[in-house]
Amino acid sequence: MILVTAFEPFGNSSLNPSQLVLQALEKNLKYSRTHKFLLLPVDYQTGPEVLLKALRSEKFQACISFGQAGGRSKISLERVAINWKEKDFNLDQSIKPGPLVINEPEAFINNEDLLALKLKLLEHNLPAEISLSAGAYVCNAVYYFAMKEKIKSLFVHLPFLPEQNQSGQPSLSFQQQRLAAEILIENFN
Ligand code: PCA
Repeated sequence: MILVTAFEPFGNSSLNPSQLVLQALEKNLKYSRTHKFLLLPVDYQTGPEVLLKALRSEKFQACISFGQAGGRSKISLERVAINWKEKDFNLDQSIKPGPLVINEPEAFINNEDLLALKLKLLEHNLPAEISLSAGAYVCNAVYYFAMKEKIKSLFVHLPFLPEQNQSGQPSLSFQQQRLAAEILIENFN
């Protein structure tokens, strides 16, 4: 079984492409026996908690997580998760920059064959890149805790959707984002 996660909307956006993609995948019956789908809150505390609860509730072969990275034009396969939080989009002034967990590794580097996945996306004319920073917000935090759990994992950042109307920012259609997610969840196992 593969665990697939996405995030709720956050910041000033009322939708998150990762959530819409997750809902579409979940409706596709071809994944019902092989994949489990889970939506995570955008919160440093509860985001990782909800993920870890799921990861510890049964044995998953792999975990693949999706989130939004507004401003990016390509689907980003994230190589690195850092032990750091840096207030970002978050209106909660109580969150101060600092480590996610003390006395734990400063970063995890994902050793999976991300290049093969990138090439698969490019074969389908989908814009894709390997990214060396997942940022320092909740996506990175969730990725850090997944890798700390020593489960085969991957974090994928998706661009804005055109309908998010973020003027001057790059976007990628829902059809392309969904196709990319299908290719990734079928090939990361
Ligand atoms: N993107 C944010 C958090 C949730 C999401 O979809 C991030 O990049 O950390």
